[in-house]
Amino acid sequence: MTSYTLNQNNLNQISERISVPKYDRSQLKTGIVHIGIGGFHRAHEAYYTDQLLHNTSITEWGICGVALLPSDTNIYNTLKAQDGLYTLMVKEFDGSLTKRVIGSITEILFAPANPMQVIQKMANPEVKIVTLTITEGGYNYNEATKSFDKENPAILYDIANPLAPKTVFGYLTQALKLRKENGNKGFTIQSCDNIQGNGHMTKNMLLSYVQMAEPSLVAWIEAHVSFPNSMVDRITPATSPSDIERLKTEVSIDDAWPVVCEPFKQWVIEDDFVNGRPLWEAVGAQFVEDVVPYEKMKLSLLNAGHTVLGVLGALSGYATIDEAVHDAQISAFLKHYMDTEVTPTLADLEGVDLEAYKASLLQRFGNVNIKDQIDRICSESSAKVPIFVLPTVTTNLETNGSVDFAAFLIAAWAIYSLGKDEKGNDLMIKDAMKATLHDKAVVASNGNPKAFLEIESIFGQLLTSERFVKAYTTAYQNLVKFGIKKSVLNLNTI
Ligand code: CS2
Repeated sequence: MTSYTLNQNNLNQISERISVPKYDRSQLKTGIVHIGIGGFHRAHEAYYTDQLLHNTSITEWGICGVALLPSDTNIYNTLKAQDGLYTLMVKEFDGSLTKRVIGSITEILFAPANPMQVIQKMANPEVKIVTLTITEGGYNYNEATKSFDKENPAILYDIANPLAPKTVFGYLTQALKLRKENGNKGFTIQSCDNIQGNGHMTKNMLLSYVQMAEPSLVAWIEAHVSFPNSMVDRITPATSPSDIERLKTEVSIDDAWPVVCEPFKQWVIEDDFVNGRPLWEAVGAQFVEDVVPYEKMKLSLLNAGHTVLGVLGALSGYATIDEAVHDAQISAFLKHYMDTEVTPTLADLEGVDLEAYKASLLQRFGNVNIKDQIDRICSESSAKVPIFVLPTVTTNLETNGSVDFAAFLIAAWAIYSLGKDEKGNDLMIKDAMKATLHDKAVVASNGNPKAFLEIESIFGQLLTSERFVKAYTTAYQNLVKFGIKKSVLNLNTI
């Protein structure tokens, strides 16, 4: 079979092998600028938008993908060379693969090379929405002060260099300033990151920045920009060389960066768009008045569930999430955690069958075809734990609920941060706070377990809760004494 490189020119030939966009990409206007064109965006928003463009004759919602960081060079070059096209490979439960070329990203910009181009694109009146996947840690929020980190050098740099910014805050501010000066409408800023109240967080952080950088713009933003909260969901592992190979072998398509994901997808959005929006509900998104309960459910069950499987799995020597969930004791731990510590905190959630949701999570985690990497799940835990796990702990401390499983998880994370699994193999830790985590983990391992909880930007004032510290210290000592398997078993059978 002739081999084809994925790009616009070859789409006709490729369409004989897998499904490709049938809409005329050259006719699409850019209505959305998206910052952060990693796998998740391409498996989620870009997929929904592709479906919409496919099913309707709408032309105003093409996406311009922005690679924001110098470390995004590779993804930028790859997507640019492929005219924004990539293959979405959905790994079904039965082992089969559904492949489709996604065409909704019609423009790609590399911000570090030409910041003004990005600012001008966002300021273009055709653009009505700016969406973000900048990761949990990208919002410049400090857990200890519960506010915007005003001393972050990148923020200070942006204030000093407004037309060549490095952070998303610098870009948004300059683009909105231009829109105001040109007499154009504002836009909607829609976060697609896993943060409770991600719209509120975006608004608070942006306005904190604007207050420092362009105070006269604050009132205009308050009146002309909206920040809908949204809950996003689709498990999207990192693409592996074998995925690229599989596409070559099965259909002779050369795609340098396909995206792999699970079949499940969910997107719940607050209907608060100042300048129009795509009819995403026509392709399965749900628009609701208040997304907060849905977000809370997803973050505290799915994402925290991932953290449980990731940390306990890593210490046990597993490489993928499905391996961890198929370990009977780890999955029993996860069920106990979900049932006794998380479920009671979700009492105000109406109209959702929580038991069915939890069962579906175990099934999704167990999808053996996904091979979701534990390294991916554990990466940037310092940004994830405060969002996924600690709100549940806080509620349980207030209501006298159990915190034993969460405390065990944090103790296991302290041991994980030493950098070795139980068999003595190195763990691949990727975390902006890696050095601090390691330093505190070492002090903890020298007879002072509490030292790990001293990292205020992660744990806030948790150290002042006697009950939590006791549960944590007990778990830590058990882990050291009995190892991961036996101490998980002990906790499960209490
Ligand atoms: C994961 C998420 O990064 C993580 O820790 O829990 O990426 C998760 O796969 C997605 O939120 C699923 O929607």
